[in-house]
Amino acid sequence: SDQSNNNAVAGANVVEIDAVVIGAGFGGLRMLHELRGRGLRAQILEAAPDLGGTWYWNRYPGARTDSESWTYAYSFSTELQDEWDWSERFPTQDEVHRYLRHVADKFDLRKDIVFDTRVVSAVYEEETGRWLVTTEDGKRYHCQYLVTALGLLSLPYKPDFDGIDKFEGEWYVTGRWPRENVEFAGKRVAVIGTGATAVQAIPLIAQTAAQLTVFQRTPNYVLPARNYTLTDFERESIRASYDEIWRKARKHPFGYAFDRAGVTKKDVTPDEHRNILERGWETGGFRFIFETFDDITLDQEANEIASEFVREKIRTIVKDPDTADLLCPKDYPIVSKRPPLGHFYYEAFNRDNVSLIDVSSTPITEITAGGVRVGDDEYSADVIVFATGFDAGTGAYNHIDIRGRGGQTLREKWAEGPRTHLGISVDGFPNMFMVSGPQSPFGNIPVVVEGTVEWIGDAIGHLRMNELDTIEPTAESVESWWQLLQDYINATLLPRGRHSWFLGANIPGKPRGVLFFFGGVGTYRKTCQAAADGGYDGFTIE
Ligand code: N01
Repeated sequence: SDQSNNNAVAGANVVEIDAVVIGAGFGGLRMLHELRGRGLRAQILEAAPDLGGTWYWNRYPGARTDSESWTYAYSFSTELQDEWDWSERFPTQDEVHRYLRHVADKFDLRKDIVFDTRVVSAVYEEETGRWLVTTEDGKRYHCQYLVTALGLLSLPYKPDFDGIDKFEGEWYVTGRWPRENVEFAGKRVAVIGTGATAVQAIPLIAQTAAQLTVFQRTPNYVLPARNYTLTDFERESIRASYDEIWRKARKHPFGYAFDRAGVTKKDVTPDEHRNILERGWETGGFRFIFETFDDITLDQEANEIASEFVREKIRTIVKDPDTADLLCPKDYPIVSKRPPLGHFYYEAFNRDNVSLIDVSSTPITEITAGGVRVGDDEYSADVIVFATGFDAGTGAYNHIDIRGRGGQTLREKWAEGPRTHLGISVDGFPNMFMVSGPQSPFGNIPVVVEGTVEWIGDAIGHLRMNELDTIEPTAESVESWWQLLQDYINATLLPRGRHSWFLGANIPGKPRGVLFFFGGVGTYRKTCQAAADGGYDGFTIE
């Protein structure tokens, strides 16, 4: 009956268009450009008042990429690449946001983006073979292709602590940070969480706050970012090497332009092993993982040596032995939880105005009028910062009422966890394509999304050239993709992480299971290409 209701309203004030893209972040912007280039009439619907996605919302203190700037960009336009200057190894939120705004201006994307427009439902109509997309303010779009570029870490998660309504101070969620300046000077600040977001924010908040109390449930292995300003000379050599950079990034397991280490634990003596890790630590960033030993994510012993190396660094940097001990992860291997990059993170705990509270055994009991209570102890705060993560992968999808064939909802379909083919499409949801959707690779996102966008563009091109209407994966291919995901992750140490968001384990009640493809960006690209080359093997095309 929902379907007929929607049909009844269709007709009046409905925008007829070839494609609707939901979301104006890295994925959506690139998708709009791709569709236009193929002659389609497409529009982006974006909930925010501006473009940028992640880089619009996450403007908390210290927000910047953990990917090197020269790979955190699009590769489709040489001109764009040649004219853009990155200022640092790890650019700030503001700089990435400026980059995306520049891209939008350069390719004249804004005219097809509708801002302040939240999609509430997308319903597939079997009779017309079109999607009816409805927004919160009642706008309706009728389209042949629906592209969801909702982001993989876009729906913030804030634990449902008792008492938040009684709190008399200010509170903020990092993933919904206000555009206005938030002042910490002279205030007592509580930060809840110690993931990648908190790790970036803590050292900066510590600089101005009168007092900073950090509530940690699970310590992380924080790697030094070793950010630096790029010189003109470095920028020139980056420009000259873009072909090589993209070649490397597209085949790297996580989409980074890194070299393979070429050694594993068994190839070196303990002294050599230590020196290689020291070099990696000095180089900083994820190079510590990927350019030191090729078996850190695979071999228990190699992993434990790297894990213990980081613990030693923590004990060396942090003066107070009890604080150092609390900051050391002990019961899970490095990389099985996504390691944050720190900008003097551990050093922040040497400041007199910073204290660390362990909430692993006694959880946060409630928020009070004056602060945070843990068991019998109350910690005063004027400001609370929730750096408590995201409902990753499926969260943003569950917020839209997406209905496929027979009125089946995506929420029902995914009740036990997401089911897709290639992380791009779902059986029963014809002509719906996901960019950075659940079960697509986790890694350096711009590299991942460009591959996906081009694949979707080719698939739509194939349909149009052959005068076909719909593409939809078979139930069997969706089942085998799920199995493949299990096989890949189970071949690594990744399933051992604690409360890992990529396993759905950070959200109470969320189905547990791997949410992303960990078979490597290179493998993923090859698999997608093979499906296309085989005439869209694994799909039904009509
Ligand atoms: O979120 P998180 P995030 N009581 O889920 C804690 C990407 N990212 O926003 O670990 C107390 O990692 C929770 O504790 P625990 C990146 O991929 C990228 O920091 O679940 N604490 C954890 O410490 C990253 O991995 C960049 O035990 C509670 C924290 O909140 C991903 O986004 C920057 C709690 C949440 O950490 C997510 O990072 C930032 C509770 N009830 C993010 N509930 C860059 O690339 C949760 N926590 C730069």
